[in-house]
Amino acid sequence: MSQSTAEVSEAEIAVHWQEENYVNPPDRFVAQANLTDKTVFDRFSLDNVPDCFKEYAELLHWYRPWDVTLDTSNPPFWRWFVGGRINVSYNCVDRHLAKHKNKTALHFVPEPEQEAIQHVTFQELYVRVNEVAALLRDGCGLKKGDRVTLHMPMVPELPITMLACARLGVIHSQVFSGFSGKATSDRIVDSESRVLITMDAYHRGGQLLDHKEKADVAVSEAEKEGVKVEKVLVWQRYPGRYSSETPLVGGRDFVMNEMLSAYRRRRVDPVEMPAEDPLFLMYTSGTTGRPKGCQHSTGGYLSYVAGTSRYIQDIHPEDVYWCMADIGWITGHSYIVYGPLALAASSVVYEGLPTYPDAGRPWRIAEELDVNIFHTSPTAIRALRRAGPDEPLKYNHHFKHMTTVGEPIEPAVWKWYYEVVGKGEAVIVDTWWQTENGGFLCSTVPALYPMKPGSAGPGVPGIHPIIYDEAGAEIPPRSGRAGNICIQNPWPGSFQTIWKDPDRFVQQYYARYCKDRSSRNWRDWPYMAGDGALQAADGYYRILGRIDDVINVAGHRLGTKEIESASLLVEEIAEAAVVPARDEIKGKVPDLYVSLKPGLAPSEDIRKRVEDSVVREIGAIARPRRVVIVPDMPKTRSGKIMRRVLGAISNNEDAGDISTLANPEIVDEIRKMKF
Ligand code: 6R9
Repeated sequence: MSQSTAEVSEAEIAVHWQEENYVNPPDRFVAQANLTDKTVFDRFSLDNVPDCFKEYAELLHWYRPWDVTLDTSNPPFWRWFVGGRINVSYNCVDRHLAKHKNKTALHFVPEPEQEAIQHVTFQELYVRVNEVAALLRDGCGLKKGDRVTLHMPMVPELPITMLACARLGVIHSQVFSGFSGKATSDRIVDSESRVLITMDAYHRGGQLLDHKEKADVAVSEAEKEGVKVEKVLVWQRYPGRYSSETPLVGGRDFVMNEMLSAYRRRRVDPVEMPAEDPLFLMYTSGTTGRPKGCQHSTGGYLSYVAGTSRYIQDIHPEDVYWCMADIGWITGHSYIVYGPLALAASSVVYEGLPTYPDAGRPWRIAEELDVNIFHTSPTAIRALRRAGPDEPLKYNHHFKHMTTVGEPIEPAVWKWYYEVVGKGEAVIVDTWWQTENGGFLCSTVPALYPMKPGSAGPGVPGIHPIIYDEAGAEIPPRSGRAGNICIQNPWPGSFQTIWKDPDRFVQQYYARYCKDRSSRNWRDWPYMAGDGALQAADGYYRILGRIDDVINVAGHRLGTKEIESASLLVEEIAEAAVVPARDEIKGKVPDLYVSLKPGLAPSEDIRKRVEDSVVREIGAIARPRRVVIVPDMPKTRSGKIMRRVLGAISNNEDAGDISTLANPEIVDEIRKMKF
C-alpha cells in the first residue's frame, strides 16, 4: 500500500481496530432464516464455480433457459447464462401478481411528515410501469439498447422509470440527484443519451429544492460536447403542479405526468432479453478525471442480487425491508430496487435525511411501517448516534436483520448499532462490495456465522477472495497480513465492462495479477478490487480502505483526480492535490491543496471560486473540508506531488521520511498555515 492516497495506514489500524469478540445471531433469527444449511459452502466451492450460480438463476423466471452457464472464450469478459432469455421488469413485477397483487411493493415516505406515506401495491406498480414503458416506447421512440439518463431523487417514480426501461431493454443510467448538472452532462455525453428523465423538485433537509434547473445545465453542457438531448421528461413531485422556477423549454421539455394521460392502462409486453444484454450503467469514480460507466448485465446481475438478497439479506416476501441508501448508488439499485422486488418484498423508498427534522425519524418510519430488515451505512449510523444516542429506544420498532455497507465500521459504532438500534434482537451483516460487483462479495451468512464487529466476514457463497502483495505473491491465507484483495473466480453479478472502454476494464481490474494473458481459464484472471485487506486467522476479512486515488466519503466514492480537475478550471490555479482527511462522522473527507500560478497572491476570492468550481462540476458531496492555498506543493526531485505528506499534514500525523523531497522546508511551512 505504497500509493499516494492510501486511506488507512497500518498504524491507524493498530490503534483503532482491536480484535473483537464474536456475537452469535439470535436464535429467533436462525429459526426463520432462509439459509441454515452449511452444505452451501460445499455447493458453492471454488471447484463448483460456475455451476453453483445456477441456484441463483433458478430463483427467476426465464423465457428460455441458458445453454452455457459461463462462457470464458474472451477473457476477462466473462459471459453468464448465455442463450438464456429473461426480462427484469417481468421478474420484479408481473410474476408476483398471481400471489401478491395487493401487497405493497414500494412504501414511499415523503420528507414532510404531514404528507401521507404512499403504498404502491404490486398491481399499481404493474400498471404504472406499463404506462411509463408505453410512453418511452411509443412517445419517445426508445428501444432495446438505447441509453437513457435518469437524474431522479428518491421518489417511487424512480424505480418505476427504471423498471419501465428494463421492460423495454432500454439501458438506464441513473445519476445521483445530489450530483450537479455538469456531472450529469458528463454521464449523458459518455452514454450518448438522447433522453433525460428528471423531476421538478424534491425535499431535503426542510427545503423543496429546485431540481429541474440542473437539467438545463446538463443539456446545454452536453450539447457543447456534441450530444443533443432531444427530450427532457420532467416528473412532477406534486402531480398537477409544477414545482420549479425553471421554465419548460418548448419542444424539448415535457411533463411526464401530463404525457402519461395518453397512455392510461396501456400494456407493454416485456422484451425477452438475452441474458448478457446490458440492464444499466452506473458511473463511479476511478483513478482518472473521468468517471467510468460500469455496465451491468440483465440475467447474471438479477440472479446475483436475487440470490444475495435471499441468503445474505434474508428477505422473505412477507418482510418490510428498508435500505436507507440512495437509489442513485449501486446499493440502491441492487438492494432497494432489483433484489428485494425480485423476491416480492415490500421495499421502502424515503425522501430526505435520516437526521431531519430530528434523529428519531428513521425509528418513527420503522415503527410506522413495521420494518423488520434495515440496511444503512456507517456514516448514517455515526450521525444518528451522535444526534440522538437514546432516540431508537423511544420507539417500538423491531428489526430481525440489519446491514451495514460502504465503509469500514468501527467496533464502538457497531456496538451501538447492535445494542441500541437493534435492541440486541437483530443479526448484523457487514457487507463489503463495490459498484463494479453488482452485489455482496464478503459478509457473514447471517444464520451460519457469528458476527465480528469491525470485520466484513468471509467471502459470501461462491466468492473466493485471495490477497496478493505488491510484488504479485499470494499472502498466506489467514495470516493477518495486509495486501490487495482480489477475487479468484468470476460471479454473475460482476460488471461486464466499462462502457466504451474495454481496455481500461482489463487494465484496471485484471492486468495486475493476471497469470497468463493468453489463458482462457478464469483461474488465471483474478479480479483486483482496489482495496487493501487482511484475512484474520478465523477466515474473516477486514477491509482497510482504498489503495488507489479514490476517497470514500460517507460511503461514496470520489476520485481525487475529478476534484483536482475541477479546481484547475479556476484560472489562477497552477496545481492541485486532494488527500483524505479523517472525519468523525463521514469516515473520510477531501482536503484540497492548491498552488497558484507565479506572481499571484492568495485571496479568499480564489479560495471560494475553487470551492464553487468543485461543487459545480461534481456536486455538494465533493465539497472539500478545506481548500488550502499553499506557497508550493511538497514535491519529489522528479517533480511529483507527495500526496502522502499532505495527507499527514491534514491528519496531524508525522510525515515520515521526507528526505526524497526537493523542498522539505515546505512541510513545516504548510503545517504552520492557519486553515
Ligand atoms: C457498495 C459500495 C466501494 C468501496 C470499496 C471499499 C468501500 C464498501 C465496505 C467498504 C469496508 C465495507 N467499502 N463496503 N469498506 N467495509 N463493508 O459501497 O460501492 O460506492 O463502489 O464503493 O467502498 O473501499 O472499494 P462503491
